Amino acid sequence: METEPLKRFLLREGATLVGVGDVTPALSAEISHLNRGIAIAVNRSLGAETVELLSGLQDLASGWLKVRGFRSLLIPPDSDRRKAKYITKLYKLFCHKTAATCSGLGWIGKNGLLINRQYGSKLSWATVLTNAPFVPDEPTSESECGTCELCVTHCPSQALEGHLWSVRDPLRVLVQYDKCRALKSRRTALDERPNCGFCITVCPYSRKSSRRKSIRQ
Ligand code: B12
Ligand code: SF4
Ligand code: SF4
Repeated sequence: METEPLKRFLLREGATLVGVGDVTPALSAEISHLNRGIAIAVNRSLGAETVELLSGLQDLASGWLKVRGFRSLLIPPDSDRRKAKYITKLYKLFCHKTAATCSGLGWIGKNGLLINRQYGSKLSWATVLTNAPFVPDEPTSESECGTCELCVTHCPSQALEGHLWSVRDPLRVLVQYDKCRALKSRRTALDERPNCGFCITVCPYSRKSSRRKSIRQ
């Protein structure tokens, strides 16, 4: 089954990137029948409006699949924010960066984030898992960070280990999340903006995308 019609539809509705990957190696037994991951990205940071946009795109994808007789499971974009709700359990089932590498939309950088060649890590993601028999896109298997260490040296909490990601060891620890989290909670306590995000802004791929945006404006 071709992916182009669904991709064109979602891009028309406001997605920046759409990919479809074979996510079989990342699925637990209870969802192993939903082995295609539709990775949807928008070129904006993850605020309330972005969550609304991504959720809307997921609903559109789900409706598109339903009328063709296929199932879908929507992994929410904002899963960390709605604590203690059923929805928070879903992100533990599947993470967006996996769908993105399986769809060839980028690699996992030394900052632990998905890096897309065109947009860097300035994208926010959502995933739709489905049993539709799509022909998957070519997956990404290796990091393209090379010898760059900018995010590692600029992280204020020294949370980044500096390892190169590879699909041969896809869950190797790249980020000490307790350090990253601790910085966020210190900032909240001091009434500053809780999000740090230096590892995004310092990345040459993300900077390239900001430059392009400001030239267009
Ligand atoms: C919990 C969470 C956090 C927690 C802890 C993160 C963690 N991993 O434990 C905290 C609060 C620290 C956090 C911080 C941030 N987060 Co956060 N977070 C999440 C959330 C809700 C779940 C992540 C999770 O627990 N995944 C489980 C672990 C096991 O997987 P993972 O580390 O996410 O990804 C691994 C796999 O994908 C694997 N992988 C990749 N390809 C493949 C292929 C195969 C076959 C397999 C098996 C595996 C595999 O490699 C990845 C790296 O190890 C996701 C949303 C989501 N549902 O994915 C957002 C998300 C990861 N966060 C995001 C962002 C933007 C941030 C911050 C920049 C926020 C900020 N401004 O401070 C920081 C960045 C810190 C950093 N350098 O990573 C974005 C990332 C966007 C991007 N371009 O990658 C996401 C995807 C939210 C979104 N909807 O867009 N986050
Ligand atoms: S968000 Fe800030 S503290 Fe967390 S890994 Fe990135 S640069 Fe480090
Ligand atoms: S700053 Fe450099 S090392 Fe870090 S994610 Fe970007 S390209 Fe990779």
